[in-house]
Amino acid sequence: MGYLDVPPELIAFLDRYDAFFLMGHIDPDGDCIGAQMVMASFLRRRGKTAHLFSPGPFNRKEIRAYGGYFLDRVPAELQRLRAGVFVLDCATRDRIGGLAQDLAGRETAVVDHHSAGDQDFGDIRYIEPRAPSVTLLVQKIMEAAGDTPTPEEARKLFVGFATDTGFFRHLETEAGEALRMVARLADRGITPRSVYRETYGSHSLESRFFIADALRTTETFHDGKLLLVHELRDHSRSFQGENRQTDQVYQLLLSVEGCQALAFIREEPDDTTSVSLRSVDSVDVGKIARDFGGGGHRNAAGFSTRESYLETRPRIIEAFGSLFDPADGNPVSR
Ligand SMILES: [Mn+2]
Repeated sequence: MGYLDVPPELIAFLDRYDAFFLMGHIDPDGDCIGAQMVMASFLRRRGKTAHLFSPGPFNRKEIRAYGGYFLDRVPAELQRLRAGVFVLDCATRDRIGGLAQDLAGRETAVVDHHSAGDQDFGDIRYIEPRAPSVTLLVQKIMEAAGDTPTPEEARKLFVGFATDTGFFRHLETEAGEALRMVARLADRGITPRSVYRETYGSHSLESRFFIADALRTTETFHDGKLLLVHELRDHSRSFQGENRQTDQVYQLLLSVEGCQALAFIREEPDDTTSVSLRSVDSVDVGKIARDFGGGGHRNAAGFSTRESYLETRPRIIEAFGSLFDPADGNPVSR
């Protein structure tokens, strides 16, 4: 089995241009930024020019240092360049913000590990939803071109993989191939220990208190199958641009015995209410998010609404009620 091979037209695309624009998605993470920076480094080693673009913001700790390498639009002086475009970690046009307007007339290769189904775009597509991170697909491209990542490239590829797999925890299908690929990064001198410290170390104490605050609001519904946490505007903590550590809140609560799903409701500063949904196994929170006008996957989804916290809350609890089968406590199969 293994992941989809790199399409030959993608390798040909690499040779067709002297310059490339590398684009990624809104609110980038270590996987997206790592993939873009490694692709740029790889292309430059092949004698190409590479320009990095991102809609930002660069809030997440693991990417904050790199914001200065990226522009949020293609400036006039680069517009006339004959350049091929790579869009990485993103399969829909609306996820690259204003950069979508800079694609016009350019040959575009989309490399991603999520499928947008009929919204997929790009002239060349290398889309492999079984790959746990887009950095592994960049590694596949480099290896298919007969190349080996430099130690610095290997480190960024490892960080991207670690970001998207919760440091190996979420590896599912094709874990064997992922681990064999990561082993080749380790052979370049990259230690899991140093990547772990880079990705998960040096948080502010305030960000730990945020986790405590969130946990303290936890309520249980539907016999403990649904956990609900909330953050009200006047309870919000600020911590100098550092991202709220919601992933750690999810991880702690989803590991509670009997918990099948959780909803995190937050009053946003702009008077909207955002709802993040997470679940384990077959409970499909993507469906609930879509019913509320949002989107996402089976186990991770969300939406935002103009309704207040107090208006939204009972509707969510009710929506989960119809998702869980009251007869045997298992999620209704759809
Ligand atoms: Mn990713």
